[in-house]
Amino acid sequence: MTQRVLGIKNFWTSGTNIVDSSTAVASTQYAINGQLDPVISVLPGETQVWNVANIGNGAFMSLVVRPQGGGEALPLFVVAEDGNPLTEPQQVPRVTLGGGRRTSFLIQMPAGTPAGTVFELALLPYYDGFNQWPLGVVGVSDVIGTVVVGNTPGTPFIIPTGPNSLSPPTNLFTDLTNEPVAEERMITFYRRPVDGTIVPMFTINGQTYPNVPLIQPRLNTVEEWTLINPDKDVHPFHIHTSGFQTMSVNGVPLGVSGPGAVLTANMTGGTGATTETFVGGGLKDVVVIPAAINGVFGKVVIRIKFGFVGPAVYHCHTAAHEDLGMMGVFNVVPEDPTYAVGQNPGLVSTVRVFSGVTQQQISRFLPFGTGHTQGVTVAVGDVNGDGVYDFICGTGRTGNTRVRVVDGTKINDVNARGLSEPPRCSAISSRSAGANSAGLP
Ligand SMILES: [Cu+2]
Repeated sequence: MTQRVLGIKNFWTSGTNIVDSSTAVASTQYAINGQLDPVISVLPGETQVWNVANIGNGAFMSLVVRPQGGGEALPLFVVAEDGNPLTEPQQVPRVTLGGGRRTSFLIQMPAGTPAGTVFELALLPYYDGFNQWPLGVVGVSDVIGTVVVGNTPGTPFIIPTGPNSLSPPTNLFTDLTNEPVAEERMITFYRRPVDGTIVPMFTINGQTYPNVPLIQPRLNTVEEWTLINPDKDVHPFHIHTSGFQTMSVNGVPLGVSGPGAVLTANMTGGTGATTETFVGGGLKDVVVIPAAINGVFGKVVIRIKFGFVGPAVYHCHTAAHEDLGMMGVFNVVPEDPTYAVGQNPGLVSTVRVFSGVTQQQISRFLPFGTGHTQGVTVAVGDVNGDGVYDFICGTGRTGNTRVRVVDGTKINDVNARGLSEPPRCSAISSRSAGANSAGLP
């Protein structure tokens, strides 16, 4: 089966020059893989996979393949979004790409289509609340590619339907609907001031990057984030490292299979109001939050299972919004983000470890043995990158100063072997990456 990769980029021109978007007299053009209006060949009856990506800086692209000169657009069958396969193909009337979005879909040319028939790859009008895409005029679309039907009949292909018809290993999706939710968060994306004459700041929960409050999910837990949009602009929410499941859009649940896995939402109100089709049954990393319409805030609910420890960002994928502050950091901490306290000089140098989940003491050990009474300081950090915090223990400032790193997975072995024995030493380090307490000598 023929696969194509189509990177679509918008740019502004004035005369023969490419200009930035602040230029007053500018028209928008679209290139596919760097070409203006390329020809794409399809055979009668052939099915192809098109992997399309919006690689522009802020354009919204609402793609259709329609007969030149008029007629009904071809159905498109989405099989993956943002690089994540769906469990079954979902038929949609168009594929909408906010900034950074990638969609893979099947396009099937009807058998018997006469050779030389021409279809257009076109962008339908999309109003994002600020810009009218593709050409700045309400209700006007733009042709960005030409699809020409060839002579030889293509190999017939029946597009699979029904639950899990895209079989493993390509189908990796696990439905999070019935998983326990460890944390619910509300995250609001809005401009400040809303209608000022100065350049606005684009905020998340009232702050701009890097001052957006830090989110610290725990490894392997599921969080539910409600993304709120009180703005008149839509915002393509994007998160790094972890894909998410879209649970609902503007209060309408999005299923994972069958007709319930496709929904269409109003994205903006007023002149040039826009709709967008959402598809379930797969993870994604970009979802457009609808604008507030008639005072009702746009709302998308997502669930994320965090699989990687460490910091990453989430942001609006409209570059101008992101550049003006609409980005935040989340830092995935271990499943049990332990913390520890040391010991002042005088008594046996003891480290006590507490669970960050239950707040109960889960271990105590003597990093320098029973004879050591010069005190111990302790820092916590994932030194060996296994997703479990380790304990960096330092002696006091006097005498024979030492640092001992205790592997966070071995603290119970330390206890089993008796408190009088020094714990196993996994590494010697004078600092900890991502340490969440201080105090090393
Ligand atoms: Cu935005």
